[in-house]
This record gives sequence, C-alpha cells and structure tokens, in this order.
Amino acid sequence: MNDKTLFEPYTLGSLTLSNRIVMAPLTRNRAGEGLVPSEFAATYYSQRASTGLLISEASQISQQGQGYQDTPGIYTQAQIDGWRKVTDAVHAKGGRIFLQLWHVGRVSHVDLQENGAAPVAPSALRPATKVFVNNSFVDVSEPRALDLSEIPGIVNDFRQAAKNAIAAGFDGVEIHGANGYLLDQFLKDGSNIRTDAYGGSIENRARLLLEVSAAVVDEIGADRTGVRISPVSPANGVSSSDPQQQFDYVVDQLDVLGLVYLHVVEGATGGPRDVAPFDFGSLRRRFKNTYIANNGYDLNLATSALKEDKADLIAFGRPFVGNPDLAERLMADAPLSAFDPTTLYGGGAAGYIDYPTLAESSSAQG
Ligand code: 8OZ
Repeated sequence: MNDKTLFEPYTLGSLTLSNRIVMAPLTRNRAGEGLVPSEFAATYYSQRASTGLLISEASQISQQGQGYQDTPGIYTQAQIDGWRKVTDAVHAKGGRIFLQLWHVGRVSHVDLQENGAAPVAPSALRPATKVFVNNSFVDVSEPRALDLSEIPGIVNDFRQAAKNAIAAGFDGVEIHGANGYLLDQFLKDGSNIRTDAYGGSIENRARLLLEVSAAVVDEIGADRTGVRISPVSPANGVSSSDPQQQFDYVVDQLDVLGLVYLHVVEGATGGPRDVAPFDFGSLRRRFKNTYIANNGYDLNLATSALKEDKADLIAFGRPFVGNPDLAERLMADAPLSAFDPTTLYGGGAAGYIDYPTLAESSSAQG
C-alpha cells in the first residue's frame, strides 16, 4: 500500500499533469467537411481540460484507415489546422492532450474507401461486426489481405500522422493497438493467418505494432509516444489463443522502445473486466514507464488500484461524456450525470458541449 491519490500532480515524460485522471479516447462522429474536427471540438475538449491528460478520439491516419462516417483525420493540412484550434483551447486552460492514431483495418466499408476499394486486413477474414456509415449501422465489407509490399506504406502513414499531430500542437500521440482494429488484428491469431514475417509466431504477429511504434518514436520521441492495447477484448471480432504470452512479449518490446506510457483496456472493451484469466499485473511489472489502467473504473476501484500500485494513471471513458468536470466530481465524490445515448455518435452541439458542470447544474437548480 502507498498513499497515492487520483488528485495529485504526476510527471509523464517531460509533462506535469495536474492529476492522475485520464480521459480515454471517445469516438463521437462529429467531424465536418474534409473530416476536419468539429467546429465544437475545441469547446468540448477544453471543457474537460481539468483532466490530467486528455486523449483525443481515434483519428485515422489515412483515408484507408477510416471505418466509420464523420471521424476526424490527421492526414491533411485542413485537419491539422482544425486540430490546432483544439490543442490551443486545451493548452489555454492548462490542459494536456495526446492524439490517438488509428487505422481500422478490416473494420470498414467500401463506401468509405478510395474508389470503393475493399478494406485491408492481415488476412481476408471478415469479422462479424458493424460500422456506422451512411447514417446507419451496417455489416463491414469483405476485406482483402495486405500485400507484404504495402506494409511499409502503412508504417509510414503512422509516422507522418505523428509528425502532423505534433504540428497540430498535440503533447504526444497514442498508437491505437486495441479493440480489434488493424494493429490488434495483426497481433491476434484469430484475425491473422499470414505465413510471412507478419504472421504465425508471437514475434511475427507483433512485428507491425512494433515497427509502427519504432517509427513514431523515431519521428517524435519516446517521451511523446504511448500505445493502447486490449489483450483479451473480443471487440470487433478478434480473438487470441495465447494472449498472455503474446502481450507479455509485446510489452517487453514496447518497454525496450522506452514509450512514455502503456494504456491497457483491462477486460472486454466497455464490458466486463474479467473475461479471461489474464494477469494484467504481468504487463504492469514488465513496463517501466507509466501504466494507464482503463475499463470500468470508478472512484473506489481507481483509488485502490493506485494504492496497490497496480497503475500510475486511471483512464475513464464514458463518464466523461456527461461530466465535463469529471475530475472535480471525483474529487468531491459527487454524483455523476448520465449521458444521452442518442447523441453519442454523430450530431452537433447537442449532447456534446451542453452537459453542465456540477457548479452550473446546482446554480441552475438553486
Ligand atoms: C466506438 C465506436 C466506434 C469506434 C474503439 C475507436 O473502440 C473505437 C470506437 C468506439 O476504439
């Protein structure tokens, strides 16, 4: 036991965070023309700037990397300029923000791809999952397996996107290696049946994530690079026959790269924490820098995880939708507001920037 609390400053690489609370990436599908962040995004993120570290919604690194309508990108100058408004607004309030770099792989639809092309995947295996496109949830399209010759281009898209994120004023980036998207599809043997250097053994399946991580570290520095993984989450139809061995190896290698943080979705994404016997403590012990724990944490669970040294920072996701001042509410052990599920994905300002703080709602009542 130790005396750590959620509400004390924390040193993350060269940054000082005002507390140990992290806002997990939350997809909101409100990007505008050219997949530029919403005109309301600067307000949305800066309303949440009392959080120690904000992580942006997943943002595709290329058109090929997009899987849902109206998600923002980080591959055009207009997108960089749009994100600059967000980072300026967050920094003006003393906040810190990383951008999450995303390639969806096979979790996509031909209507989002250039010239209606098939989504790309480690192997031509279509998952039983849906994407939001043309204003409805539809089955993903039949994917095609990436040719070996295409892989360096994807690594380079991640590298360029990281550079763009820094140009947009972000404090760092988080590589999305979780939730059944491209990098997780390569890691797990249910979605990766390749027979080349990127499939088969644990080392081969980890190769793409590690090459992407090394490229991003080379481009912007290890102290600005984090990775998110979800070892046992079946999200988007992935499965692994050897998650402990796979992720022990991955984390050992990420540790060698000196990444500033490891962000772990502990359990099924957005669902139960204990879906399989898996020792998250093993990942925690293998990784020397900051460990961010995520998935269904509340104040009590977060406090005990810190006191038992199971994590350095705790990421909260959905509670941030309806509680812009979540940090203050947790500090006061105040009640949390629910959010409106009908405005979670898509729409405009409503259900996005109009959730009141505790102080605003009590003055409105009184
Ligand atoms: C919810 C809806 C669409 C995408 C993830 C980026 O699960 C997502 C996502 C979540 O990581």
